[in-house]
Amino acid sequence: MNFRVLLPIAVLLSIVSIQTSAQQSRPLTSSLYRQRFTKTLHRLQHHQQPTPTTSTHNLGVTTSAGPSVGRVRDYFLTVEELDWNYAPTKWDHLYGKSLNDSMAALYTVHSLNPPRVGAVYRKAAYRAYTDASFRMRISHDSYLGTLGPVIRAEVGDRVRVRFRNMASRNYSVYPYGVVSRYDRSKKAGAPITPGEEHVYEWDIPDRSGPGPKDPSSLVWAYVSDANPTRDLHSGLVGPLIVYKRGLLEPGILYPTKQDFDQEIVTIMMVNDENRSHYLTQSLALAGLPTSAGIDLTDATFRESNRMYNVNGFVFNNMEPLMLVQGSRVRWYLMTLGDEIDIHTAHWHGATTLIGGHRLDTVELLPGTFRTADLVPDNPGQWLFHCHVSKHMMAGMSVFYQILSTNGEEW
Ligand SMILES: [Cu+2]
Repeated sequence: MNFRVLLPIAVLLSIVSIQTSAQQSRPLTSSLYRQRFTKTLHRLQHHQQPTPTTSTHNLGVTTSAGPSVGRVRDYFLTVEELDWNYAPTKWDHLYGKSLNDSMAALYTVHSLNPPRVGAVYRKAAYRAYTDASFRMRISHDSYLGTLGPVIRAEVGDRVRVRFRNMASRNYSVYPYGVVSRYDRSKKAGAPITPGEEHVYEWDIPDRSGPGPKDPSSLVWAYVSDANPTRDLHSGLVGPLIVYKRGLLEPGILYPTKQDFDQEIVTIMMVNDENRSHYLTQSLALAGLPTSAGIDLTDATFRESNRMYNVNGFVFNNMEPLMLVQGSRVRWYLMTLGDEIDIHTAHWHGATTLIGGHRLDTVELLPGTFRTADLVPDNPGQWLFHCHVSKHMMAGMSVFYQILSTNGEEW
């Protein structure tokens, strides 16, 4: 056979093979999905029994998502804009120096030339109120700082968050780890416009609660999903703690302390104020209007706007966290962010148990949440800081204080 015959056959074959592969790789339509997964669906629908519920508080309500519903826990959340000071004591307690005389100067000392915002930035934060009138704000634990209020629920519960956007931009509340109930009016995390309210409902099935090797509670996060990265750097993140069944009293939003005496929540993060919605407002606050020709791309200027913080505090400007010698402390650790948000949370003066392992340094990657248990035994004032050298030098550090129970001086 010569080429004149072979060539047209080869071309014909290649067209057939292109058509076949195009057919194979065409996007799956819903009918194709249905064909492919009919067997699996059939097995799930007809052969696998639903997981029996063991809730002691089961109200008998079953949702389309599967989990049985225990209590409905109501929260009234807002987003509010505030001028946040990362270093309110105006002192570098880490190095025991004035802010001007330490590494802190770049990040916390205001200056017109070169342009430096200093320690105060316009931010947004979640806050909680007592009811749907949104008139009485629930006191925000000062150590939580920019972190949102703690939302607590037990496995089997439903969390109902009535959200009022008191800020000037679109925001939302979107949870990790739990099941957002389908809402015909808004997809989960969809933006809520300023002044508008929305009610979110989240179910807490077994798979949102502690696993076999977890302690009796664990932490997730809620964030704003309107513009995820910029909302986060603007300050919007809060803790969502899920307990095993039976730890939360009816009507009380605090645990009954069966296996711990105190809870602490910290988030280590590099808040990049360059990526906040409010950079322009922060500059204006600092008397640095963008019309003044500030070079927003200058590397040192940009670094000065990165705040290496714990709960919104730098250089040990958080009031010391108070722990009692011999008590059982549950410490929830969070981080979110970017490649720079690789943190190693480290306690001086104590060790922790995490998943049965003894550690005094815990690795945190963006979007990871860990629960550590510790029994402080060594009275005194200790550092809790990120062990990444750069982060520690730039102020990602707080004090905690272990109070002696036998009157010893320390
Ligand atoms: Cu770090």
